[in-house]
Amino acid sequence: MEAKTALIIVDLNNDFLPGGALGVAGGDVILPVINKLAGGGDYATVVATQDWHLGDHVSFETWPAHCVAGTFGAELHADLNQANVHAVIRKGFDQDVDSYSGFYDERGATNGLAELLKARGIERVDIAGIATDYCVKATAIDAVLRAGLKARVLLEACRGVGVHPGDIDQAIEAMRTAGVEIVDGTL
Ligand code: VGL
Ligand code: ZN
Repeated sequence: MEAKTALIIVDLNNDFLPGGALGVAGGDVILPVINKLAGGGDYATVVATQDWHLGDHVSFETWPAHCVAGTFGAELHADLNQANVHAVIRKGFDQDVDSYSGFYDERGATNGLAELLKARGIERVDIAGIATDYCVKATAIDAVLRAGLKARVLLEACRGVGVHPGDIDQAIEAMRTAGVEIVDGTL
């Protein structure tokens, strides 16, 4: 890869995998794909985000309680190989403000991810994880529009929620419109 590229692994918390509070179908299928990406030596930096909400978080007005700080559901899945993960960025930490994006919360406060990537000279990010139509989408759009990075979303290594039919396709279109490259093929 020419540009210095990072892999961002989004929200592989137990609660987003099958059996979890907000389990996403096929979430388990992407784990080995992501491990291969993270361990393949292609990335200058690998980071992971972790949804992390204190009790009574504002997000629980929209979603069932999930990723409650300190619980098993909030932990990243044990099958995610973290050997090459430089940092885990927690998001949604502040009680009264959610953060779908790994980069900035809904009030625009940084989660520290952009600064870390900048310090390491990263110009481009590949994004994988859960959920395509929420946190992957928000992270990818922020990468381009606010963090000034080039971004690709690796669809084979992502899974979406799809609360309404068409949500995932709409999310893909919104990412494309923002300038995110969508990689839709076998990795
Ligand atoms: C997410 C809903 C609530 C996600 C996080 O990771 O996509 N979705 N919190
Ligand atoms: Zn959440």
